[in-house]
Amino acid sequence: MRIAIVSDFHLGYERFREDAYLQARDAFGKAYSMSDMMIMPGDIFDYRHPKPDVIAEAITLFSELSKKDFSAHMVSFEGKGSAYTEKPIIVIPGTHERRSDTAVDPVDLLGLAGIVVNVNRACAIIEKGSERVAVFGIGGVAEERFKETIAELAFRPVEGAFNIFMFHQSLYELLPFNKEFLHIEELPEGFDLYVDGHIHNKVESKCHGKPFLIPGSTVLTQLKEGEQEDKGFFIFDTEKMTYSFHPINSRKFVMLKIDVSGQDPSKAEEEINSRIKSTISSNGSAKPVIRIELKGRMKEGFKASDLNISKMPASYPEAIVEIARTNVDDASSAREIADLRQGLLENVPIKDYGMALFLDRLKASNYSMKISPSKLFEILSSDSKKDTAISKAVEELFS
Ligand SMILES: [Mn+2]
Repeated sequence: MRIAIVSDFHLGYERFREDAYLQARDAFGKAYSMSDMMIMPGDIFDYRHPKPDVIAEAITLFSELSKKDFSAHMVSFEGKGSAYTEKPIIVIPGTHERRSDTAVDPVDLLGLAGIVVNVNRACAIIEKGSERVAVFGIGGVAEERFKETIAELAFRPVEGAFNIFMFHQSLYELLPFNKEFLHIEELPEGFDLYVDGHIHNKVESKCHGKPFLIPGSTVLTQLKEGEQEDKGFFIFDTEKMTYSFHPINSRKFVMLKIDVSGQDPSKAEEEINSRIKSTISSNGSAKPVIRIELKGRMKEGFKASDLNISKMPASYPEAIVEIARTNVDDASSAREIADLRQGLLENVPIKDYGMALFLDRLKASNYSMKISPSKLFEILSSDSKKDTAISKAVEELFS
């Protein structure tokens, strides 16, 4: 079967409300034409209490989709709630729709309307000919509750089916800043494909030796570096065990990092203007978003507030420009240190950084040995003598 994986539409997202709708619609149309079934790992809405006109947008999108002729259909549903359609449009709520366990969230509404199958804490089996796909879902929960939720539900893969584990959480390997995040290896074993939402840029990785995919959002929200890539969705082919990424029409985002070190304000402004102009001319499409992050220490005697940039965005109606000067250093290095203290670094133990780096390197070298990467890291950091730690690790790996 060909499975489309589309995520994080954020319908109702105020800043790019129309984009959220149009880009989700483009994704639905393209993904439908290339697939037998569709799965969507959360954050359909941007709010847990969307306004009626946003609910109307969602109903319009999903009604149009559910009227289409899918080549696969749902044959069984087990778990929390009920399914009111056989169309293989399988969803879970994300963190943005999360309400208390007993309350009805907006994704429940779409399920009740019979235009999606909500597999939050449930499993749906989809069939096409003799082939079966089982989708197990856990909607977004507080990070510290994810582990216990997995244990509580104790999902068991269906024999003879292609099994998918779909959820909506952070994972430590992707965001190594919080001890509460689950490690990728702690996800339940035995599934053929792991699908996560929540992260707004595309991620392709492995979990227990099987593909682990995050399609990213269909709309710009965070304006982080990773969002400069194309928005889109995955198509996973269960027969070939291959997948591909397909871009949608979406607003372009460009981040420019400009170092103003040693410059006076007029020189710096000149450079900012010229970078904006060249970015606009190379992005002919609908109003790109250009975010400029300034950094560095300006010429002696000048400070960040001397930069005359507040009116600059308004002079580029063909783009959406925002400029951040928080990283421009005034004069003393005391400021730099204060920024560091306030910054993200504060709460990240050095060991966690080490672990993140280590996992990256292992991933890059296609590490596939029997000891889990985190265990290997523990062994390597268990002895202050480098040689002793390495021989312990070698012994574990090759014994
Ligand atoms: Mn999201």
